[in-house]
Amino acid sequence: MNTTALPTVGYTLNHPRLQNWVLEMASLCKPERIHWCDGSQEEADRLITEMVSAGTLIRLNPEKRPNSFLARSDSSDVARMEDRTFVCPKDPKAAGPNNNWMEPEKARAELRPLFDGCMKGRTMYVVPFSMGPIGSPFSHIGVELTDSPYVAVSMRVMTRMGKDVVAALGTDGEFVPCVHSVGAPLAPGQKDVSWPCNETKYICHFPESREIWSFGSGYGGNALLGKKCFALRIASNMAKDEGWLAEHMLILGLESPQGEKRYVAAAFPSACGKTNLAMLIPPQAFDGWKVTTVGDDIAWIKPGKDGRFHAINPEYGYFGVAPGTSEHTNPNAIATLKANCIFTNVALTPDGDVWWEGLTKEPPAELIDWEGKAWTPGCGRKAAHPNSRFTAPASQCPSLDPSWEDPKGVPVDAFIFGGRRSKTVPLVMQAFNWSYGVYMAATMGSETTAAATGKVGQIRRDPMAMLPFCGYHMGDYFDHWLDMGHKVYNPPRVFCVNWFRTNDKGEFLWPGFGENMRVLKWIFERVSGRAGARQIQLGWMPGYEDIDWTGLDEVTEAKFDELMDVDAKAWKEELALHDEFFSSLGDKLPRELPLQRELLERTLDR
Ligand code: OXD
Ligand code: MN
Repeated sequence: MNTTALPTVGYTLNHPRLQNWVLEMASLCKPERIHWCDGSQEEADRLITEMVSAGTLIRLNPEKRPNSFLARSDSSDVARMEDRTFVCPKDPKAAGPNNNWMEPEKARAELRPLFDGCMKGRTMYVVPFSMGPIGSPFSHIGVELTDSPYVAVSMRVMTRMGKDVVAALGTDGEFVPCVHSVGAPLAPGQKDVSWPCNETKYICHFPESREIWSFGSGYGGNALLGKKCFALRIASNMAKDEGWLAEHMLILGLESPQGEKRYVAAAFPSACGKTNLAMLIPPQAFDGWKVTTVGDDIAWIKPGKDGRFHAINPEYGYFGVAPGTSEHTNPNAIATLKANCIFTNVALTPDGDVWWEGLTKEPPAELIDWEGKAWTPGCGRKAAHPNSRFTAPASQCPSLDPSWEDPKGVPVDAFIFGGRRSKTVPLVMQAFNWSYGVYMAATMGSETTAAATGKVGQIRRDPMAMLPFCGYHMGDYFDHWLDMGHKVYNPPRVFCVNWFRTNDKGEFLWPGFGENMRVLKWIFERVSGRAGARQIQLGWMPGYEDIDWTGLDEVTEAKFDELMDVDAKAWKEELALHDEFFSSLGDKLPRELPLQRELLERTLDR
């Protein structure tokens, strides 16, 4: 091994703590060599060429999809693994029932032997990355050590990565150390496989020392450690301690034909169309209205000097679910994917392009599926894995907001919370005030799909869409949210939406996609103090006449009434489910929340 372990050409490293840590980790993991990523195009091209030769990446047809690649993971390594994800503060009560807790010394004792020699025969890539624009007061830096070149090049798409980040650290800047290994050392002469990984998997977070250790998986949120691990689980801890919010939210801009601009941040559980909403194109009848994209998955939100919350998207790219993305559901995403992308576990067409379920109405006559097998329509298998992904640079998104890299963030006027609910929850409502808004967000739920659990229609509580991502006790998290409402003079108004309500035949009542603009416009007008609303038991709700229906006949007044119906009996049952969830949080549940619940129950009787 090259024990000097210093970066090569054009790199200024003058940060002894970083250098010593890299050396210490190298002596544990024992890689064949160390490469400090500079983040350049040449470097990415070289790593990609090596991965193409090794069979890890397939180069797509450059005429159809320039500079884009397909990766096929091991068929056992296809998703985030919640049951192997651990949060390891000293006190189990700090992790809460929402996390798998492991005592930190026990976790270290289990990790050490796994990491000892785990990179033998491989390169250790040092990946310095900034979550947020380099130098912004919102941003935080991490350094990921990984033995996966796929992770190194994906991190270059998903974060600001390379030597500028090390320069920003100066001689003593803070960074979150992130260690990642696929856990597949190579013996001398041993032939590599195209997607190395290990059956044993650990994704461990140490909130007190702000460290991340991930072993055994090369996939997505398990391996691209800037995203869920850092920007949500570790950052939620930083945010609690420092007085800000790290949230699982998209951020979008809404601009009226008169040039008035508002920003909203919206939380939805996975698979509720977050990327589609973030890149929405308004219907034709909304001529002059613009929706712009700041981020599609994560928001870091801090109180500003102007008494409002400001938000940044800490990411630099999109790691989106491919199936269901089409010219109809999300034309901006399709345009974003035209070049410079890495696709993982989608299908390959005979002419060297990609395909997934929902991309076109008719599937191609033949494909190579995500596992590399020949595929024809009607063969009974999915061509793309349901969790197949694209990794795309944000800069390619046609709806990108001009302020998306503003180091001061964008001011947030509204928070939207949504889930997938076939019954009970109306299309849209506005909370009466901040504490009630926190209650609504804290009791958010989503119906499970057959693919995830085998049981359709069960409701999983997913407060603020953060259940898998909050790096500490959910009760403390609610308390922090309640507190944060008092850290600004003018907190964002809070809304709940549900695009997924169905009629008795199980058909969706709401057309969704671009038509969601009608609800966004109502929200825009509400925060501007203009739109009408009715006060009902649950909150403020639009009447039929309060929504702009120009160009849409499909939603009649009767259908709208069905979409907005509040059934007191169903809501009483819903409240019982809230109780069940709240009781799981024990004495950490802030008192305001049961009080809000009580108030709601009494109101439902009126
Ligand atoms: C994601 C998720 O991958 O929320 O963004 O699961
Ligand atoms: Mn997400």
